[in-house]
Amino acid sequence: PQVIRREDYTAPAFLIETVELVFDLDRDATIVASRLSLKANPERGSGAGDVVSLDGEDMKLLSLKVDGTALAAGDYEVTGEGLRFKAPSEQFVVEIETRISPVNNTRLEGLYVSQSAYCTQCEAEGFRRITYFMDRPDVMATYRVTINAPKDTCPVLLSNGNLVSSTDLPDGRHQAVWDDPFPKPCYLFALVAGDLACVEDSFKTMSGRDVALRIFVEHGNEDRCDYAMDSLKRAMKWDEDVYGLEYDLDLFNIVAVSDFNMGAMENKSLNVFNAKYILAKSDTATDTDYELIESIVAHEYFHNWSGNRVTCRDWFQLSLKEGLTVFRDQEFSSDERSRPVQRIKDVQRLRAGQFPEDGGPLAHPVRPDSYIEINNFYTATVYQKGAEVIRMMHTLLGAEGYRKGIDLYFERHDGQAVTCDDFARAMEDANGVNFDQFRLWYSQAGTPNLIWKGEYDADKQAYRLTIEQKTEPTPGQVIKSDLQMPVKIGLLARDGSELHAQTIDLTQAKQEFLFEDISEEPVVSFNRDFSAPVNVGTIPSHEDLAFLMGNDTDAFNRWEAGQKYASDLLIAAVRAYAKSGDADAALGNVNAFCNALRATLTNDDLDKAFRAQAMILPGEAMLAEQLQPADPEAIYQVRQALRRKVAIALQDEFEASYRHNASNDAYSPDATSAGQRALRAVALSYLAATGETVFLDLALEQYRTADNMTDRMAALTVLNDQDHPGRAEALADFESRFASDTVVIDKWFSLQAMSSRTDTLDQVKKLMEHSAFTMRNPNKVRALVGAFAMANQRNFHAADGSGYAFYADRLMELDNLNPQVAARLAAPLGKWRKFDEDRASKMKAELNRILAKENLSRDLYEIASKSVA
Ligand code: HT7
Ligand code: ZN
Repeated sequence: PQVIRREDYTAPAFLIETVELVFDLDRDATIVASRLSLKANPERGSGAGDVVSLDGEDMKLLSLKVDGTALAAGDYEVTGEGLRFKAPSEQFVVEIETRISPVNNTRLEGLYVSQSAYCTQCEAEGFRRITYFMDRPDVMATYRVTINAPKDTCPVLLSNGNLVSSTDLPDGRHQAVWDDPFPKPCYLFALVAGDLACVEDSFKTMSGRDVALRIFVEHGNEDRCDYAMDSLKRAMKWDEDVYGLEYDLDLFNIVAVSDFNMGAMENKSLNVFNAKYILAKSDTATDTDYELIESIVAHEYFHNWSGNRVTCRDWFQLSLKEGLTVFRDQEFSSDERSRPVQRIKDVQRLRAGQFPEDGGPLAHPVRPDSYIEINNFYTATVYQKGAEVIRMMHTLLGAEGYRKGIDLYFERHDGQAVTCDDFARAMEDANGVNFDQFRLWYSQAGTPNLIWKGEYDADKQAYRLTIEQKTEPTPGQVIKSDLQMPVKIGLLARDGSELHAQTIDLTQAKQEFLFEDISEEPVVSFNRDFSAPVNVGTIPSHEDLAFLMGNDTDAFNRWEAGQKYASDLLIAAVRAYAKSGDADAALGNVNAFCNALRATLTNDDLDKAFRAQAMILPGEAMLAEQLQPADPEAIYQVRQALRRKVAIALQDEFEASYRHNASNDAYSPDATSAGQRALRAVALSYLAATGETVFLDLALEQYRTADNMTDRMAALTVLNDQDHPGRAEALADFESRFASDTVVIDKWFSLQAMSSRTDTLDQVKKLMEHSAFTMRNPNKVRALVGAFAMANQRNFHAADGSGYAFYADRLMELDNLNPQVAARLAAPLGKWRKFDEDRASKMKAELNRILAKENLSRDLYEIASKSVA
């Protein structure tokens, strides 16, 4: 397959100014008529006689006219990838009719059918599955869209912009015409048609305009839209307050669909969502679901400016919109909820998803240099690391400087398709700084590793801090440069007071910093708030870590100290376990660690959500990242053993915490109530870890009496790993309550796929036969098959290779239906380098089996071939 390279970018030879589309909707044979006004691009100096090249896939060309005249057979060429003909002049009109089959579209790119509604997904290159077009983001046009459809099955007809007219047609059909005044790339085009219920509200913008807000859902789900609507209004207000950005149309629509490749899509004024990120009520959604809904609704809304008004010149610039928008949604959530807890969760996500990517075969820069399939580059690096890059600019420039840069960026580039470099330049120009070195964050892959050393001179009352940075080679990028990064530090006295705090501007391979007037040898709090997205190799003493857990004024680093302490204990124990096979003995005495945890658990000055987070030990996958080779069974056994030791040591405190955090109030999704539930859930899970049956009975009791999904899932999660009869009872009850609820039943699939029990793979195979499961729905595949590979290290890596073989079979099956999702799920097999030779060779064998598949998609080929190399 062809490799697309960033360095090969050329501006389009022709531009499209206006697009008129007419859709005659039919499940199997939709006719799309398009009328495009093209003109030569002055930047390219093109004109009459130059080739016009339009992208198009999987459709039937019915007719083609240029300036009103049908082109003769020899005057154009149609291939599986598009349509080519010669321009008659510098400015001309192209009319095209195509036929497509939405009902057979299992890829869910272009126009497809979800449940009974028609729906589109055009990012990144789905529009070329609707009609022939210049499917690239730097071609921006205004759209007028006419939709014709049967009135009974499609009473709702939606597209971007403003509704111009609604008319009844003969034969039970009707028509809607939509007009979007804002020029946009075709990836932001959307159409939805179906029999959907609508929930309505409104928002008054800062300049006093009323915007109608509508959420369209399947009938019966109207009572699950309140939180999404509330999140939308809060996001609109936040963008005005924090960024000075106002919504620009009088209508904002959201549609929730069940068949969707990703989370949501920011189409201009017509956001389309995976239903799981819209629908919530207390007995169907957990606190985490509410949190995700809030942040994803905000994220898509924020794209209206960061992505839509100013878009990407080409797909290599994807992080221009995604990194920035993730940073914006993270900051929104921080303002709406607990800032430290939000930061902890964002860093956990970065470490779980992006760091392994950056250290593995799929490593690539935030602004990639090449791709085979762009859908494979909607990655944690582009999104999460991209957001960290923006966050570092915010830290380096300060809130005011950052805002000046943002203002200049939107002022300069409104209505344009631009690059990451343009963004950095706006930041530089608005602040009079030079980001030449900082820009390397866009071009250099890999996670830097920092090592720090401190030296205290009691006579001079001075502390010298030396920091070294190093980035290991990544595939195709052997030589690494030193990066500029802000490293926040604090120097703490033994009484907990702060002797000094500063943001260090690190630029060199090795750099020294001298702090004066330091009255005693300090404990260093390094990289506070995770100000630089790096690994820190220096591990303080256990004594210092316990001190930081109890005293650091930076809440993030308080949590971080606990994680480092736990990791250090666990990693040493995994190594010892390899020799002894006795997890308890391998861990030895962990009283000091338990005491430090106890101090956090019982500190009522700390936010409950924070305390809950601080009790959770580093996950198995996180520990595997730090071991070479990683033994998944040893990691599992040792982590369980530490959980048991903590549980026994802190049993009284966990019991008290469980009792005191019960609530008689009606469920509310707010952050404080959620924190209370989280702390109680952690307490329950530790109590169960003592191994005493009475606590499993307690979990069953909680399951039976829960009046909200958060408490219900917390109890079921505890039972899920057990042999207790309550497991079967609770799972059966959950199934009968929610079997027909497509969003909720996915929790039941996932939970079973994630069980540490050794019969899990057999269960997963059985669940694939369940009437609610289908390989055609990405949510179902992710919930059952994806969860097994991504969140069940113990069973996926079963020594006999059964997990790998099962998974490769599913990926190949899925590749025939939905290559985009198959490729996105393939990463776990690429982690073979982390494991022992036996596992590694089994994983590679499965990757090679995938590569030998007939009709392997470009998507899966790219991931499998890079992973096996
Ligand atoms: N910009 C969107 C990314 C996207 C996508 C969404 C749904 C289905 C397929 C997709 N391909 C790319 C979502 C976002 O990041 O906001
Ligand atoms: Zn986005």
